Amino acid sequence: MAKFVLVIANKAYSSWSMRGWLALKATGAPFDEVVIPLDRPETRERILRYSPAAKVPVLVDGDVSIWESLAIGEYLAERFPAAHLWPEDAKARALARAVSAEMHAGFMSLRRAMPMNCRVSYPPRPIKDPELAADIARIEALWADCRARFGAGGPYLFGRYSLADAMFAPVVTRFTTYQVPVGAGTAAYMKAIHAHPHVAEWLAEARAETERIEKYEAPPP
Ligand SMILES: N[C@@H](CCC(=O)N[C@@H](CS)C(=O)NCC(=O)O)C(=O)O
Repeated sequence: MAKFVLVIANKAYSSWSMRGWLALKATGAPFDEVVIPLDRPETRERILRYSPAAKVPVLVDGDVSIWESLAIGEYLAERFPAAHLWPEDAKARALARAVSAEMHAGFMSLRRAMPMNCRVSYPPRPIKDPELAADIARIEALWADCRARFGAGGPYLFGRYSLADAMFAPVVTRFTTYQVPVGAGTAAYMKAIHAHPHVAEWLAEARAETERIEKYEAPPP
């Protein structure tokens, strides 16, 4: 089997890269990383060498390239059934896929107002935008729902760590970066995500990056 290659962007800023990377790490398979920094004149052209969609992450498995974080997760779940990337119970698995797809397609206000910079922490500010408040409330509610229904076996959304946690890990780091006020259940889940060794490894590598991109370094006004 050819070694996987995962094409990603800056660990501090690229939330989708983090999702793909966490999914691949969860398989235990060895892989090489290609890091293409965002926002450089050559960024698009470099990503296009791996994916026609010109976005990262891209998983390269021999002669096939897979882009879109969810498709990468699904591919890896099929390739590594023993890694149990999705919950084993069919109903839990369906809910895990539903919330992952909801993340993949939604929460635009959160993504706009709170861009990822997992190296920093800003002073808390009142959340005045009702759409942003609604995104945050929905995320807290869906995390609580998954935990209440399927979380008994561990500290993650479906008890055991799964792709659903990989999809939401960059939301956890955003909540930390922007010091979003959250309930006790959310805080406990966030603590578990930060303590996960793969998340901790990503965050340590993000902190070690030297590149600073101005537009990601200041919180939006
Ligand atoms: N829906 C895509 C989103 C990928 C995406 O937007 N990636 C950003 C980085 S976080 C990107 O590649 N941007 C390229 C650029 O800005 O040139 C996925 O799930 O993988």
